[in-house]
Amino acid sequence: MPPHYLLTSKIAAITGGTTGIGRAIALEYIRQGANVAINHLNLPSDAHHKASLLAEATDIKKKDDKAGRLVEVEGDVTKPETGKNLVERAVKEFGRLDIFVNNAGVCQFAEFLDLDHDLFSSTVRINLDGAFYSCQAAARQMAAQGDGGSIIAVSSISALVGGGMQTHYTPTKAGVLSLMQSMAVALGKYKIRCNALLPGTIKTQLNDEDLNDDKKREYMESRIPLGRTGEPSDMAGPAVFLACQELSGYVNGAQLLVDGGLFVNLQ
Ligand code: RM4
Repeated sequence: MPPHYLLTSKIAAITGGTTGIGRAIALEYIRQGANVAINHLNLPSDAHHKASLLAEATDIKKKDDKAGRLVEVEGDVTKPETGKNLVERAVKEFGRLDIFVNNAGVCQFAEFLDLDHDLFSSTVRINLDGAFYSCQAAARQMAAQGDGGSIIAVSSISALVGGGMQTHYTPTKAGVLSLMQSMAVALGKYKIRCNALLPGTIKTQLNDEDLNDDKKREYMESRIPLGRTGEPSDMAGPAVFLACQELSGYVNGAQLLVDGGLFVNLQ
């Protein structure tokens, strides 16, 4: 997307920002002029993703001085202090917080009858507990600043429909959507807008194994009216829209499906 500098001078923080949807949003935000602090778990397997993200962000900034900068901070979102540390890093580096994107999440596909306690518990702690703690830390900062802000949570089409191999996952995404709805009510008096993005089948690490199954991928593609599964970059524009006060200043408590038409196609 060509930069229109829709987020110039804004400061954003994003959880799970080194891969997938979080990465795509972080890079688009800096293209649009925002300065961005991203959180990541600093997994050894993730080191090259972090390095390539920082390199790509530096290249964007080198080619366009109106672009923003990106900094990173590690942390496990299941720990309440991680969200607070991410917000503090953004404020220390860039001076304030205007936009917060709760993106960190996991989905390990599993048969319901075989699903063990650890997988269920870790999915809830990362996807739902992590969202609560991180968004609460962001809201506290925005409320203290006194001039509003935008909080965006990456929920899922799975907040609205079931998934046979996702019985541990879909409730967390429904919970994230509900969290945005209640935060929208609680934080309106601070002029903080809270909205949910609901990705459909976007090709990320969460489902690369699932979509490597040709039959599953062809089935999903056949059900999507636009005829293709999504790319993480398909989430960037909607995330810019919800972040940009001039474009979505009266959008609060909303859910924005980004699914190529999958949800409405019951054929
Ligand atoms: C989404 C949806 C997609 C799946 C991802 C991991 O909620 O179910 O089909 O690929 O989760």
